[in-house]
Amino acid sequence: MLTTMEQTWFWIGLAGMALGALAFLFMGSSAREEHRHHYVSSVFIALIAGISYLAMALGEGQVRVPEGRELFFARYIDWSLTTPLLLLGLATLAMFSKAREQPGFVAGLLGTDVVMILTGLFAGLSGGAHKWIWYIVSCGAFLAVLAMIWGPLRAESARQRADEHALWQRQAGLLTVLWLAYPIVWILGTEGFRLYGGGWETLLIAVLDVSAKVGYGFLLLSGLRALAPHSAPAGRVETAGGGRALATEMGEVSAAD
Ligand code: RET
Repeated sequence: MLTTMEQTWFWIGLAGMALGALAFLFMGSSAREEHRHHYVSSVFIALIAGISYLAMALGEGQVRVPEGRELFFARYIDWSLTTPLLLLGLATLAMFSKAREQPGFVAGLLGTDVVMILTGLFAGLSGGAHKWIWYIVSCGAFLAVLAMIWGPLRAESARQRADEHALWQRQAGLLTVLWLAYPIVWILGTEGFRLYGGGWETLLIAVLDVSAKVGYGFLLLSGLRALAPHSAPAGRVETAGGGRALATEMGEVSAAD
């Protein structure tokens, strides 16, 4: 059975995600083509989390584990889909100029992230020593994700235009701070040391989830809107000297005659 506080925060979480999805849809109607995938992702990130919150508000998406506590497994289904989408967005934000040149790296980043969530789910499902083994493995994967972000991905982003890199750094910083809170809230709460109960845990995770999806998404999309266009429109354009040039889809302009 859900407590009133848990149920209230599940409904608040659902409302936050629904409003976020609607706002992103609305903003997407006036998005530049080169940014459209960020809008599509942001809508689905909020939508998937909204589904998980609706299920939990209805008393579904939970299971009693051998330790005797309830585990909201719906969260892990949400996170296993939405955290890779968030990272995919951060990766493409670092690669404006070379979007298709690092697929192996991006696959590795997303794969490591899925390992983090999956092993986190096993930590939540198990008890005793097993729980801590899974928790440590999950934290190891999390550290690897952070190392990939602040190592190779940051280096890639630094090769972009200064305003693009500045936006990447702001988003990567925000993502890191918000994501670091998850394993801390987890270990102090009902799955770990039980410093607070299910109600407070639900509140904390709802605030984190809405911030990491809707707040983060809103800052990303408004940051993208403020950027100068990266690519010139495809087709023939006039050059300053009056000669014709060919603007390719990638934005490079080459002399046509
Ligand atoms: C768990 C517990 C095991 C150890 C670690 C965890 C990390 C979870 C993270 C979740 C991020 C979720 C987001 C959701 C919505 O936007 C599974 C809590 C390391 C980082 C960003």
